[in-house]
Formats: sequence, structure tokens, C-alpha cells
Amino acid sequence: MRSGKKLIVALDIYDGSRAKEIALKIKDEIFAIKVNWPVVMANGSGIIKELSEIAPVLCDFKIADIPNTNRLITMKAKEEGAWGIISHSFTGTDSLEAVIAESKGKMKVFSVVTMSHPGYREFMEPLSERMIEASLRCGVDGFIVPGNDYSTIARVRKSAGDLLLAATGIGAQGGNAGKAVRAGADYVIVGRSIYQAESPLSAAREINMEISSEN
Ligand code: NUP
Repeated sequence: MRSGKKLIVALDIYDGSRAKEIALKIKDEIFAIKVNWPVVMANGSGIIKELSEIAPVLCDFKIADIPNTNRLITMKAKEEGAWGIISHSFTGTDSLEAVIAESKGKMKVFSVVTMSHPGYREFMEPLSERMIEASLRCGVDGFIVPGNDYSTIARVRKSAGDLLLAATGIGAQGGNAGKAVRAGADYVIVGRSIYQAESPLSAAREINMEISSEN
């Protein structure tokens, strides 16, 4: 049912019931659900399992710690049945390797090597290529790319080969889902433009139309 779907909804809301309600409404339009700290802090890690019953769950924990702490966070996401997990890479290969080892082929590991907000350029941007190379050496499954910066998506795609690219920054941060996919993204991650819409279902359908349109 999910084959060919590229849309991942980001449910950055505290209310777990509302998160499930939106997920159920749009489940036929999405490939996966991304959870971040707001919904997990407010509802506990069990929300990962509950949402997994509706669609695969990608845990956006942007893990950025010593290897042992990274391992503990990864283990919990895996126990709850997550499909994938997002880790920072700037903390070094030992930290990223701990996430990959604990995922043990059961969860996809996405590495953050670029970001979609202006502050990314202050410190991270000069290190982006080195973080990509290090992530490839560690054996990540994919990268998070900025869906509002198409040339950066194309740059990461060149290094990433067949690995998965998931683009954030669509809609509320200015990016266009169709352009992001045509620049090389496999998935587009969309939060506010869906969960704040009067009709999340119509908003999700519109994004899928953007993805399948030719220009
Ligand atoms: O570079 C990134 N930009 C970004 O927005 C990396 C991310 N993981 N995100 C996340 O994507 C962000 O934390 C939020 O959960 C989602 C974008 O939400 P929205 O701007 O579509 O509401």
C-alpha cells in the first residue's frame, strides 16, 4: 500500500490523540510519520508504537551524544518498533557508529549533514562534506537534506549514490515538495503545512500532487 509514497508527515504536536487522529485521516497519503521531541516528551516513547500501527515511524531524535547515550536512545526507539532514526553526525564517527550498531539493520539510520534553517550556515555548513564522507564510511542508510535548498539536495545526492534522502523544510520553511523530489530527494517531510491545515487530508493530497506534477 505504501510503495511509491514519498510523503512523511512530521507530527510536532503535544496532543497524542490529535496526532493519532491526523495520522489516521491521512494514512493513505503518506509513507511514514516522523516524530520529534514534542510528541514523545508529552506522551512517552509508547507513542512510537501506537503510531507505528498506522504507518512506519521515523524518530527524529537528532542524537548528538557520546556513544553509550546514543546507544541507549537508539535501543528505546528500536524497542518501540520505529522504522528509522535520525542522528547527528558532527559528534563523530564513534557516536554515529553506536547508533548504526544498535539499529542492527532493524531501523534505517539517517544522518544530519545539512539543515534547513539559516543558523546551519553559522557552524555546520563548512563541515558538511566531511560529515557526509564520515557518515558514508560508517554505513548510514540515508541523509536528511534541506527541502528549501535544491542545489544542496543535488550536492548531497552526488555523494550519497543510492542511499535515501529525506527532505525537510517544505511548506512552512519555503520549500516545494515537487522541486525537492526532482532535485534528488526520495522523501519529503512536512509538518506545519499539514497538521495546521484546516483539512490535513487536503493538504497532504495537494503535496502529493506537487510531487507527481512535472514542473
Ligand atoms: O534540517 C532540518 N530541518 C527540519 O525542519 C532537519 C529536521 N529534522 N527538521 C525537522 O523537520 C523539524 O524538526 C520538524 O520536525 C520538521 C519540519 O517541520 P515543518 O517546518 O514542516 O513544520
